[in-house]
Amino acid sequence: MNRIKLILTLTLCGVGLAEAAMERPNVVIIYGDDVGFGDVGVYGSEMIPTPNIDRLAKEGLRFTDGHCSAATCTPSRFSMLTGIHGFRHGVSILPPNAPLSIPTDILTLPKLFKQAGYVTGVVGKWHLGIGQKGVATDWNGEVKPGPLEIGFDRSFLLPSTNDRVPCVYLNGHRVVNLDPDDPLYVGKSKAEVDRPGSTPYPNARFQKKAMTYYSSTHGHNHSVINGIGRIGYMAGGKSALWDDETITDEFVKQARAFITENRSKPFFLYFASQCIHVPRAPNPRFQGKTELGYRGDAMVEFDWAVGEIFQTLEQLGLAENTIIIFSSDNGPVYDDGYDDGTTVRTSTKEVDRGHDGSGIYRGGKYQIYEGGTRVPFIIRWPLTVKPGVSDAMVNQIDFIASFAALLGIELSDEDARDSWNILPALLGKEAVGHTVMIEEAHGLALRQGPWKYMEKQKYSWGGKPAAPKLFNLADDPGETTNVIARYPEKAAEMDRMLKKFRRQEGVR
Ligand code: NG6
Ligand code: CA
Repeated sequence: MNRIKLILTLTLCGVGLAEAAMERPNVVIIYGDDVGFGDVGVYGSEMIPTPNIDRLAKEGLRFTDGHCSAATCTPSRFSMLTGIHGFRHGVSILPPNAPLSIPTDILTLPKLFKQAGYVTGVVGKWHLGIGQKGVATDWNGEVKPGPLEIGFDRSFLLPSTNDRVPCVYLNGHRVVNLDPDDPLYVGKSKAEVDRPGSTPYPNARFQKKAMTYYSSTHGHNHSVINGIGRIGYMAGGKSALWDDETITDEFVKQARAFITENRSKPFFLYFASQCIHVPRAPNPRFQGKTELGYRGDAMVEFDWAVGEIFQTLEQLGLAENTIIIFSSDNGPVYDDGYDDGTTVRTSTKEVDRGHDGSGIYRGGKYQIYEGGTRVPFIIRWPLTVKPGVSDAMVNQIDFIASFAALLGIELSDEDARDSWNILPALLGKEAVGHTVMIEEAHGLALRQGPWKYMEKQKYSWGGKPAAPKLFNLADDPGETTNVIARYPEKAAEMDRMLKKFRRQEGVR
């Protein structure tokens, strides 16, 4: 057993200094895709059973004000892995063949763990770009730079999202099961990718009948792969195509292998499920498990995956000293471009057959309302964290500074500039996390005490810009009443603060 003792020095609120000699905990982040606050049983979902996630919550600390940094995937993931707000790097939802969005020379969460002697791995959806800027990525050769260049020792990925090409797995630098006689090309148009000798795929715009799984209502009308329209064009790589209904099984298999191989070392695993992002294709054994169609069933599948990872840790005797974090990259969305039977979006407050994926909060994915970034946020670490519920305002962007504190690593001023050390709140030792916090959608919002100030949003429902707003979340958690006219000075003060944060290189 190659276990090094770690002196954990935790400065705890009012308690002074507590010191405990303990083995470095493993860390597993289980990250959902488009899983909303209200999609988990313990957060109030009555129509989707999630016994495994509920168990994590019952044995751990459940946050009621836990956030991803943005209301869409790429900026949230970027912030969680770098401790820097996505808007500072101009990061937004990435197209299929985008280059790596994380600079290879900055501190990242996996690099931090490596400094502390951990083995680091990522399994799942990436969507942070792969390849070098200005250079066309060769999908038939070494596909890099990617996760291995920003601190992960091992990676097994779905490179972009499941609604974007290429629909193949990437193991380290290589596409899995690629036949060299059917080279893989990814590009912006069918003409760009189609070449003699590589399998062509139907164009969803002109070959609608090719969409046999279900059709796409908008947007996802480029390549049809496995009967599903996708964003972006690809040709070739037929033998390497993933099977949509077994993606979760594959990711669970890979995660179990990573945990098992590294059982005797401290490890950090970032498990990024594609559930419950569109196109939802739950395995047949989960279909019909809810009355909510594929969206609800995909959530049941995700809960199963959580259970599998949990059980693997238990079977190996690692569950006590593993920090399991469960959260999501943005709030819920129902119909997001596919005719999968989910409710079509009609307003900012959506309910799908009686189920509200954002719980009592307003809005969801893409939106600056609380439903956009307030997500399930659970931390289980039996050795240190007492089970309970915390109302502390916490954010995934703070993982770097908080884990640095836990591991006794000093950050330089240049590192993770927007990441706060809120370790005491994350471990349930303090009731307050962030005192001011930025939320990001098509513009920014600032949270401070009961107040939430939204600056002007570039787009809102219907594509129109939205004027600044002020809400008092203590009185009005559902953001129903804009009180900016009543408290113009508070709004002006928060606007100044937000502008200052934006101008600064970081908010730490
Ligand atoms: C949108 C896609 C949506 C989803 C989203 C990214 C269309 C019409 N919609 O542009 O389906 O892919 O991008 O989702 O193309 S995220 O969770 O990765 O941010
Ligand atoms: Ca997402």
